[in-house]
Amino acid sequence: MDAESFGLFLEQLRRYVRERLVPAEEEVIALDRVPDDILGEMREMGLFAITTPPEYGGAGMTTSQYIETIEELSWAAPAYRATISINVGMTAAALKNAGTEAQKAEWLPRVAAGEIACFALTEPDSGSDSAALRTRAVRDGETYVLNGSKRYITNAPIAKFALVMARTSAQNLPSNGHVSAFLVPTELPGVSLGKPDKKMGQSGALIGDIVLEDVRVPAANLLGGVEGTGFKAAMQSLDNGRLSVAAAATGYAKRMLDAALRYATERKAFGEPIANFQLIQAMLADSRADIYAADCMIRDATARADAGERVSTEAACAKMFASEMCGRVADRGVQIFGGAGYLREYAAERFFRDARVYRIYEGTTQIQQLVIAKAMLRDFAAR
Ligand code: COS
Repeated sequence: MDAESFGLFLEQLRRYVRERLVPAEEEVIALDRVPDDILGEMREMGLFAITTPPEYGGAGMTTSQYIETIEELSWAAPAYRATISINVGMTAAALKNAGTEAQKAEWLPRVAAGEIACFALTEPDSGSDSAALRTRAVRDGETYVLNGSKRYITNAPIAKFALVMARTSAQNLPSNGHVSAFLVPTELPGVSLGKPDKKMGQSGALIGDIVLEDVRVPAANLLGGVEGTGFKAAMQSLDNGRLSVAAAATGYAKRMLDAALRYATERKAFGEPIANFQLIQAMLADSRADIYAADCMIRDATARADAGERVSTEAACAKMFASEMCGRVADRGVQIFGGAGYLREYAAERFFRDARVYRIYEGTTQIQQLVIAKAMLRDFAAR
């Protein structure tokens, strides 16, 4: 997207987030989902199409633009980003990186039109060790028969299709070549979508199970048309997804800090606003510096991605730092709110619960450490 159009888009989004999405947060919490009228507006604004190339009906944003959009959106409750990010981040990335021309032509416009997608990698018995998945895909003529179950899948309860990672070989193969990815419409016989799980926070961001029982998927839906490319496709999508989580955590941290700053100027103790006290100022300043550091990492990583560099390490660093940072900002927010920070009535308590999962999903902090250290050791050995 050209810089001028992007600037206008971002300005329009900022207004929409503050005037429409933030006031609707209570409704999202009460319903535990993003209301249909808002989803419709988000589709109309083209939010599901931001990363799809123009030839497939999208806006064709660069990685930097897409991640800046996510950060802007993440000023509001996390459910809004969660709903679109699987489409624009994970699924669109997998299709662009690994899909055949025919798959791109069929599925990218559907992603862009806002048909809700989900990304089904994690299973009840494999999470961080994603290559240990058990879901099987067995070729039978012109179809694959899929059996298995997936867990903690964002958007699963409302998804129209899923990108399902499954093993096409009973044995583990080198480079995790036993993993393949399939585009699975959820209306196919044998697909069951679980009820939304009850969670600590992030109301309205739906996660649930997917159970696959003898699901016959056309062989044409094997991503890339070649078995064994699913792990790499999933990891590439995760690089993208981790940048999105970094931006989500940073956008939300800005919202939290704004609330804390406002409260500190209004709340009085010892006869004056608590913002006058240096110990409160220290917490505000630490949060400001934390957010700035995360923003710098995100800007650098996305600029590198746009220059064609592989950014697995930078995405892992940004995701790890930003999600941990968001936890610190949320914690300081509760501290600044004091007693009010512990009450449901005030937003600081909700922010604190919402922030926790950023350190877990799209790869825990410990997985990011592994990814970063593995690359360091590999590069060192190659010196
Ligand atoms: N981009 C391109 N290729 C990648 C890649 C990436 N980001 N990450 C891995 N690969 C490739 C590797 O290059 C390797 O291929 P070669 O052997 O040909 O070099 C292959 O994929 C296997 O990679 P690796 O050996 O690193 O796989 P491991 O089984 O050791 O797994 C971890 C690595 C643990 C880091 C991985 O399983 C992981 O990220 N787990 C967490 C999953 C996760 O984040 N889940 C969250 C929810 S999913 S939405």
